[in-house]
Amino acid sequence: MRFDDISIEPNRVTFWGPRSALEIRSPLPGVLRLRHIPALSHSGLAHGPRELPAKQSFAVVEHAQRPLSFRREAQAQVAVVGTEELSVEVRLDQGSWSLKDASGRELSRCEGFSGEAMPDYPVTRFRSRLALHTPADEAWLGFGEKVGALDKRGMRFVFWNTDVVPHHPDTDPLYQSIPFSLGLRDGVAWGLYLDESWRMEVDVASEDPSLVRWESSGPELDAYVFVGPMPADVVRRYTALTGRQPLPPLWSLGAQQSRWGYENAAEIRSVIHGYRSRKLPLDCVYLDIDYMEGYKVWTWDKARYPDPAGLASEAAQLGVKLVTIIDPGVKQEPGYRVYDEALAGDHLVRNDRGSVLVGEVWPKPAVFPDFTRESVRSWWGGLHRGFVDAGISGFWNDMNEPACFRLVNANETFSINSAPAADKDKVEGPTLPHDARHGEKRHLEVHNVYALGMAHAAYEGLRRLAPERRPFLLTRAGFAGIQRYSAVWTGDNSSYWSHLELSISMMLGLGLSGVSFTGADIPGFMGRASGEMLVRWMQLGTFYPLMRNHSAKGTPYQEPWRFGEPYLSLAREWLERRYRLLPTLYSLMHESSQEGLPALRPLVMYAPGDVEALRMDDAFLFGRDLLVAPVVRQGRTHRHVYLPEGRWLPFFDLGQTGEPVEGKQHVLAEAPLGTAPMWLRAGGALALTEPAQHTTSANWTHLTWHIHVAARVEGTLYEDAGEGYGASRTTRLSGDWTKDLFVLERSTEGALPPSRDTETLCLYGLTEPREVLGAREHRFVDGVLLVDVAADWKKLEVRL
Ligand code: MIG
Repeated sequence: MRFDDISIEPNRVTFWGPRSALEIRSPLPGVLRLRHIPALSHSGLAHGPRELPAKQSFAVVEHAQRPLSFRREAQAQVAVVGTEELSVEVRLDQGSWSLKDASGRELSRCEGFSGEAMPDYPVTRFRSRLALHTPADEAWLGFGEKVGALDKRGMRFVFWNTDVVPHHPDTDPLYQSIPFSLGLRDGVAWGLYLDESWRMEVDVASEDPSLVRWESSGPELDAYVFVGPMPADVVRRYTALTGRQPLPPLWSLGAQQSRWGYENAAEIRSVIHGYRSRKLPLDCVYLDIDYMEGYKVWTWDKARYPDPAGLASEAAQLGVKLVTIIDPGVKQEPGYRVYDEALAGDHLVRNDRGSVLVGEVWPKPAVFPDFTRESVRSWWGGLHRGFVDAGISGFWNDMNEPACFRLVNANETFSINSAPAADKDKVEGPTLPHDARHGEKRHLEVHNVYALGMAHAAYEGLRRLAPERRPFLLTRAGFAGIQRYSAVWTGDNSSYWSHLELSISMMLGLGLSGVSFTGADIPGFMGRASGEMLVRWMQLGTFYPLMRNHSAKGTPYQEPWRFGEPYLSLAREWLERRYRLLPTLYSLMHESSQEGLPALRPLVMYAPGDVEALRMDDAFLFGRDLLVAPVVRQGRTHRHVYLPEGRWLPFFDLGQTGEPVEGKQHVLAEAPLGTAPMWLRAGGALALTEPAQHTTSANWTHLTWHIHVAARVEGTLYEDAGEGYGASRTTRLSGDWTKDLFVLERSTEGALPPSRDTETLCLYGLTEPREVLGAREHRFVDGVLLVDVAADWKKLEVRL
């Protein structure tokens, strides 16, 4: 490996060697793009034209090109390319590089990249490899939707979206492929994103503890590197590159009920009635595949659902939205409008021989739209019209890996899982064969972005069809950038305690990978849940950004009342807590849309140098300040947790339950069935409202701030109508405590007028005050200062 030539342009530096090229650019501050292009064996790059092949990225939305500096060291074998924040030292004689931050600290070092062409009729397959040195104490976080602990060191992953029913705590790959990761060492984080939609694999220091090895089936490795130093900085930069999650409609943050097996409109009505009659909060019910006529997408089974619009409006009157499942497989049936249009418009994936590829999913036989093409996306987006007109509020994209149970080949069908040996290399998992044609591209290259294209189509379609509303989409499969369009749920889990626990690290991994709006099926999709499991799962699910109860056909019903007492009452309590939490959750979702930060954050996010915090991946932070340590094991009444540096107010079940404790210590919390341990960080302010049967507006009529008073206090609240693109108001609290004076100030931005006259402040951690200025009323009860203020308050002074 070596480079023997360099082309230097203001925004791009390219190193050329006989066997490879390395192109460096900077799309954003603190971000470099290192495009590694191994020569194909038959034509050395050095002899070919000096222009790299054009690249179409499905994930990257930021294409700016910032100026780069270039410096050649005296000994001439080292060139340094970079920006103020981040630079790459390239060793010309070795063809390798080292990444350094502004202080000169080495963040990463390339130990080699290579590629080879493997002629493999009928698809030309490539393999390119990139190896990065990793010090033994470097932790590896992210990687999207993956099993395992928060720190993925020692694991191997495949990036190939796969429908696995059911999955297990060690199943890989799952439905999503997000080749983004964070390295974390000595409290300093950096990021790496491989912008490759091809099938990839990564070995995270498992085979060789000093190497992270990436391998792609494609001809190159297009790497983006991100400087920290904090994990949040890396996530911010990564989401600036691949896009941020738009603010979802408020109703989609309410409680959701679903089941594969609800038979018809009458059963949907009775589920809604079941919630309302028991005073259980509910905002949304899903319709699974049985609403369709013969599994034909964009149709209704008129026997089961004679009047979908009527049902939607009845549900709406009870404060409930309907969401329908949408599968990409289109039944091959001449005369069926969607199939006819797909065929006439040339919208379908083709097989290697060029004819329309036919498989079997729920519809048999089925054909597959090719969402890599804009014309197909715009056609598919338009198909949402009839459902939007009928009052369907959101869309649930399933089977979009895409799943394909069998392939139909002329007159013969064969099952993919038992494909004859000769076909083994042509397909992997229940999906389309590697050589299927998506326009000019083959399936092996675009398989992982199939769902991204489908979500893109749906999102754009909904923006056109209902411009006054914010789209709600839920997807199973996805790729880097999926957060721009859709919420993600973690697929077919089971009612196992291990799955309850696993959902935490899966969601933390997704969140660090840019996907904030996530959920897992409560209390497990497959299998049989107990009442105890329901309650424990709802305690954790109260903090899932997407809180959905869902179950599989053939399993016992799982609505909260199926388990009897005391479980029903406990389930109600937790649903009510969920609704009390909405001002904070909504503000966190808004923060995700602005900064890319997830709602659920690992403890290590704000304690990056603390190894104990890193290992605490069965607990999480809800935002910055609320630490949640739910019980995730059967029969447990106590819960161990490590509290990172700082002072923490016991705040179990969303109210003070003890005196503040110092962090950097392990504690044992008492947590009988009804209780979930939580702590509020010193300086944190949590906005809560009153429970409700369903959401209405995010301009809260009741608001209470719970504030753990410290030297510095900060809080943020984002409010708007809860839907649409109208006026908003952002409220910031900022407090200072010096000696015997605590001053809390409030500022607002935005045109939305408040919808309440007063607010309540609960101030924890103060002694009995001598005087309180700026309050309408105040009381000091059991160590808590309760203050009523006018809704437009500006300043509160507490003299101790
Ligand atoms: O082959 O639509 O993950 O949530 O209920 C199963 C039926 C298809 C898989 C989804 C699941 C959904 C189910 N689907």
